Amino acid sequence: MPETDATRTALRICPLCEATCGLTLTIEGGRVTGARGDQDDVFSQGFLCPKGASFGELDADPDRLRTPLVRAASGELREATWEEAFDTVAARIRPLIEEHGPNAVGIVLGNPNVHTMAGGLYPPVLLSSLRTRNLFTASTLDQMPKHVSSGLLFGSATAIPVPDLDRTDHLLMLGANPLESNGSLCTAPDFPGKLKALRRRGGSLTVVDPRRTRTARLADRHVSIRPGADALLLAALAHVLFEEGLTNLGDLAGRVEGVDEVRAAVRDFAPEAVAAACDVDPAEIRAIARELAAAPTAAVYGRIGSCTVEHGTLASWLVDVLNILTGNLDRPGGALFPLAATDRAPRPDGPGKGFVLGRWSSRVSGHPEAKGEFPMSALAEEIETPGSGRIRALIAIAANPVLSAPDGDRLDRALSGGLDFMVSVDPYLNETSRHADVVLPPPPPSRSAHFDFAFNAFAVRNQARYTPAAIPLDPGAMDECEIHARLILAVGGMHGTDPATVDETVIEASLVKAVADPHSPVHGQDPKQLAARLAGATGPERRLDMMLRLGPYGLTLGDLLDRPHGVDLGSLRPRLGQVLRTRSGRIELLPGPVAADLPRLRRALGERGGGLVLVGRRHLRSNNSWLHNVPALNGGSNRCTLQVHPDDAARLGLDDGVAAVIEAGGGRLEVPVEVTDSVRTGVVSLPHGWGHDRPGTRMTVAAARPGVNVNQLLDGSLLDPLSGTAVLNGFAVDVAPAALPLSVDEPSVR
Ligand SMILES: Nc1nc2c(c(=O)[nH]1)N[C@H]1C(S)=C(S)[C@@H](COP(=O)(O)OP(=O)(O)OC[C@H]3O[C@@H](n4cnc5c(=O)[nH]c(N)nc54)[C@H](O)[C@@H]3O)O[C@H]1N2
Ligand SMILES: Nc1nc2c(c(=O)[nH]1)N[C@H]1C(S)=C(S)[C@@H](COP(=O)(O)OP(=O)(O)OC[C@H]3O[C@@H](n4cnc5c(=O)[nH]c(N)nc54)[C@H](O)[C@@H]3O)O[C@H]1N2
Ligand code: SF4
Ligand SMILES: [Mo]
Repeated sequence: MPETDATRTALRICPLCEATCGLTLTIEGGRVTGARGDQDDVFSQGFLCPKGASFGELDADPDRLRTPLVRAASGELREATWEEAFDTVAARIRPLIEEHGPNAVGIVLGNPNVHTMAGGLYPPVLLSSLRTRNLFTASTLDQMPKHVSSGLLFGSATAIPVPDLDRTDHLLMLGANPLESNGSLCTAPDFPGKLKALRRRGGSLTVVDPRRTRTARLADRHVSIRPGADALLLAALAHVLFEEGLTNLGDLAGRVEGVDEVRAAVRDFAPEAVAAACDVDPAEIRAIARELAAAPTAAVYGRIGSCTVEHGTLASWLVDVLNILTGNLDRPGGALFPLAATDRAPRPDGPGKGFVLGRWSSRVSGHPEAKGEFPMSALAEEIETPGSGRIRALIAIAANPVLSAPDGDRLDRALSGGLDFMVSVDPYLNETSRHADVVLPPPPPSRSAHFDFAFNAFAVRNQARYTPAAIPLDPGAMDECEIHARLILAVGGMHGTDPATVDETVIEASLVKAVADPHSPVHGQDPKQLAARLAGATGPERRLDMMLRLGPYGLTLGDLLDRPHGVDLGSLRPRLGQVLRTRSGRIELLPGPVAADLPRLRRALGERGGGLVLVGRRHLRSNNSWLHNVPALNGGSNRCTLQVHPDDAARLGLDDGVAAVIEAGGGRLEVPVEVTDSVRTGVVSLPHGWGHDRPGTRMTVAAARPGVNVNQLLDGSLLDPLSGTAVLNGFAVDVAPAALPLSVDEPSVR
């Protein structure tokens, strides 16, 4: 389409999943009227999925909040000015901190923080200024087990190796469905295409999943495991490698300690011993181990279905144990550590401080902290339970825990009755933000600049891209970076100060530290002069420019502005020495906390529950709890149904399209049944993010087809103990026909 004054195009990195595709937006009259894949994007090369294609519709959603909301004396949320909103935050939160201390403020950070520049740049500043220990994030509903295992193995919780998708000969994938999710902790635009390319070049794919997913259908081998048993399967694979002399550490030999201890630790987990609990044939387990060892290069990769389970940390640890035992860690074609443009410049190899769990514990249940966080499952009790240290005020940023965390009904009650004050930074009035006293809405994504601070660090190719805001802010709107900066000032007792102060303070502190660091590229220089040289029209741009300049590639903001389709920084390269920060300076293959959790796994050998267990699922057109309001992304095959295998359906008397009652520790739901052999027997599947039937929200489209909240089946007590991550997959449920029939398209009742 020719560009006219009225029609133009602009680039925008897609914020809707971890693949971070480059989009070309068509803009007409201040509105995004089209979105296609940017063919020239150095990373995504034109890839686009249905969510990215709906960018315009999402961006212009009429339900999106356009002004702040402040709760009036009547109890009603009313539109307010930004000044009123921040005045209210400062006036309400400061006295609570002054009287009860910083732990009286809880902070909840939700998933979209990893998809915005604001979420990358400001929450760390908020945390270090407030110093509350009550931090809860989506990580304990997701990848915390991986952080813990990386922390223990490598000494750094953020050093997560990613499979080298473009070069590997063999991929063993557990609990991931990238054909729907587009990949996670493995940022790869066109993940489906990369899996097909792997097979075209003669490589092989094994998928371990209790459902025959679209990804599993692509695989050479699909292992339909019993949910929750991956740690057992992985331990058996390690057992076979030792038993059959198939370990080969390659270049890692001499950099790993504890190999013999791991050999002893997995001795009890022979394929024959785990077979019943996994429901996988011992001969198949041996075959998988042999294929892994025989492949010229291979990568083991586990995601949601291996993390949000009872033995999530052990499974995450074993994924890398297998990568290490086969010599595939840190080599091309195996699993490598990316090096993002805003990472710290590499420093010499050597020991570090190590990673410690449980430096402090939560007040009510004594949950150990992991990476400075408490389990999201413990948020409600920390609000409800009286006593000193109780959470009295909550700051929720891009988070909808009423739907995304266990027992939303309890959290709902805690948020409505148990808090003195709550502020949400959120574009929607939803199940969680409806409880806030102040809602601060960020502008639509077309109005925000983007640089991917989070996912470049997990990308299968090193690259850097920056997209400035595609459309200027509308009158009365506030950039999300400024919202965060003003929030930090209001909470920190500096309400009214110029928000630019936040960025300038961070820049000054970072540069003072950098010039004192002998390994920094600016060692010994004058921080003031360095600050004066930074480019950028805004504070966040100046911070990005600084991080790039201090980073490993010596890039600048100007370089990224000059190359709007991105800068390719090459394939992943071995860099283990730069990553290792354990006390020993080596990989610590059997860390103490892991060894201490192994008896629990050994006990699981004997557990052969015959009942039904539940797993989740994602749909290509979903995104956790907040895309159901976009008409193009709701409906069709994206439905909130309980998938049941035909044999189980027959046994339980369930018919396709009629309602079933499903019950577990946290509650009871009524949901339409979908009979399908894509789930294995003994397993039912219900997606998360639904349950949009609470009053007081403003999500019209979502509320019209609310679905049910799967997390209401949980009471929050089931956790992976090392990471505090909720068990969202593989928990026991009872299912029976409902008394009254319910058709699939009718709103479900609870
Ligand atoms: N049963 C079950 N539960 C699960 C999962 C599962 O697999 N099964 N998955 C878990 C996982 S992996 C995750 S990550 C969590 C996610 O759970 P949450 O972290 O709660 O994230 P979302 O549900 O995506 O909700 C995001 C919120 O951010 C808001 N938002 C959207 N864009 C922006 C923005 O640009 N700025 C701001 N400030 N806000 C924005 C949305 O309106 C919404 O309120 O759910 C977890 N819950
Ligand atoms: N379309 C879409 N894309 C998304 C999201 C979304 O909601 N929708 N959410 C984003 C987020 S926040 C994340 S974290 C990622 C997650 O990305 P993925 O990890 O790829 O997530 P899922 O698609 O839920 O795939 C998890 C798979 O694990 C299987 N599973 C369940 N229990 C077990 C088990 O015990 N063992 C094994 N081996 N498998 C099991 C499930 O059947 C499911 O197929 O996706 C991101 N991308
Ligand atoms: S794959 Fe992810 S990043 Fe790419 S267009 Fe789809 S939602 Fe956006
Ligand atoms: Mo997630």
